[in-house]
Amino acid sequence: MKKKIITIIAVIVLGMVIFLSFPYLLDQDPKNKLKKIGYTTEEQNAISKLSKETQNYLEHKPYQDNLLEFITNKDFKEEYLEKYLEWVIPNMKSEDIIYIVNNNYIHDNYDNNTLSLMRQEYYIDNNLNRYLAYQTENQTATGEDVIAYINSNVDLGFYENTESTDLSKGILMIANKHYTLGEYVPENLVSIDSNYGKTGYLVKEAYEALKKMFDDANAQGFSLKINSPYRSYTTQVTLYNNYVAKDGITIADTYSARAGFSEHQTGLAADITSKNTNFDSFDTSNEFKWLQEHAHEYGFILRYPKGKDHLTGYMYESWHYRYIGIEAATYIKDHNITFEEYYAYFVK
Ligand code: DAL
Ligand code: ZN
Repeated sequence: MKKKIITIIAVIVLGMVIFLSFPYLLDQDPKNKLKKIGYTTEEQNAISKLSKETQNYLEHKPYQDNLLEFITNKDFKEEYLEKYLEWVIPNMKSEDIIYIVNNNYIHDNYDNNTLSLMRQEYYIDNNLNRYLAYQTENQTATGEDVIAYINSNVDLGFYENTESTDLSKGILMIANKHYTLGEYVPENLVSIDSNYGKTGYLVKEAYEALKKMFDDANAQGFSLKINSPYRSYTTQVTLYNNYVAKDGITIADTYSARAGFSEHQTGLAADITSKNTNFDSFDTSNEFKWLQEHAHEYGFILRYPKGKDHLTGYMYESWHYRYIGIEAATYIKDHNITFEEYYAYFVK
């Protein structure tokens, strides 16, 4: 009898405990918490797929009316959710917030123009103020033009604000009217066999690639030959001064580099023509056509293409080829950009 009473009391007590703790247990249920905050079933389901940590974070925040837009965006990254939600720019679309946060393009002010620059393929965030300054001066320039121009440092002026080039970039080192080589001499120059044209020197890796290219082309009946390979600082001094004496500085600067700024001094560039053509007629030769199609397969690019002189600083030169390796050369050919643009975005 006594046992029975104790059991009944125990059952009643247990029942009371469960009954009293029911609201508490309910409250621990994340879905219930989220519901209380104001999230719809659809939103609750989306949230339940996120990590426990994120769920906990959302359970302690007021209702976020654009949350579902963020979570369902194809570029949504859960680790940035806090930034998407807390970094609020009035009237900005969630897709733009995601794009900016994912790329870390964080600034104080945004307008549609800034956003459209940021969406350009080769946009570099450090250059934003220069893009905007250039646009103010050149109202008709397209976004693409602005990016190409500034990434090529043309706003800094040719031969003004120059800086030493980064030699550690190896075969991707750049030499142009902004980046100087000083009196640099490449370490691994090798002597060119006279079968390949004018004798002289090239950096070994570039020479090996060039030989392969010439061998393949010439085996198919073409006749590529080297016209001018490596040139030292002092050779370029003489060459440039002669051109200035002949044509004056302004014209000489359109086709000849000043000493310290010539790509020939890297040992990675060569002027190439064919047996039957000189510089001026090379453009119309079959050899030129072959190079147009195949140079990138050997790691070479046409360095000063037609219509890009405002970026490269030099008039079109059908004969000047630069070795940068197959990957970079293929990219540049496929995307029709200059080495200046490639360097700013991928190398620097
Ligand atoms: N002709 C090219 C630009 C040079 O002088 O290096
Ligand atoms: Zn050249």
